[in-house]
Amino acid sequence: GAFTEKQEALVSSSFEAFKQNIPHLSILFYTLILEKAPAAKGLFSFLKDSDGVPQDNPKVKAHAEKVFELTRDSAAQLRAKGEVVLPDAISKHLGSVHVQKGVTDPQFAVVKDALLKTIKEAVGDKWSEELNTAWEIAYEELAAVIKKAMS
Ligand code: HEM
Ligand code: ISQ
Repeated sequence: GAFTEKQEALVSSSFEAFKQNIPHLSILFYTLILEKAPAAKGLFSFLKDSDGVPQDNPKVKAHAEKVFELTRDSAAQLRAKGEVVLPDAISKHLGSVHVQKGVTDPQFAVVKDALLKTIKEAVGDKWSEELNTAWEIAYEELAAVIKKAMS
């Protein structure tokens, strides 16, 4: 896939904007996921026993950050070698975690929409279609690797 230097730069710089405000943006991310996929609440060990999304749980923030970080890394890989490759152990681990939780294909689209909206909030008036498309491609390529490991 042709992923340009510009696209990678857009993803990297907006990931930095995300990191500036993890407490707010990670809660937004979960909230958007749960709005569209309420059943997902019972899947997250750190959410299932609380009302809404716990605001001050470090696990909640760390897990959300990981998803954005993996997507940012995928953008870098797409630029460098045209494909996303996860180390074998990581891909097997992510495949088995998501199978075990019973994650479905439509839920991948829900997480994508939530991720794109969260990035939009993170960058404010620096948002553009080009930025959005770059995140979308990186996420889709990463999701494809995880889905393959799930199958
Ligand atoms: C766990 C990433 C899609 C639900 C995880 C973990 C990562 C991750 C890094 C932590 C694994 C560990 O514990 O070591 C991703 C990425 C995705 C994706 C990069 C898409 C590209 C999804 C989707 C769902 C989902 C679509 C559906 C709602 C979960 C759940 C867990 C999990 C329930 C277990 C959380 C817990 O520890 O209780 N994911 N995920 N993931 N993911 Fe995803
Ligand atoms: C893991 N997988 C998918 C989405 C997530 C959102 C928040 C925290 C962890 C996640």
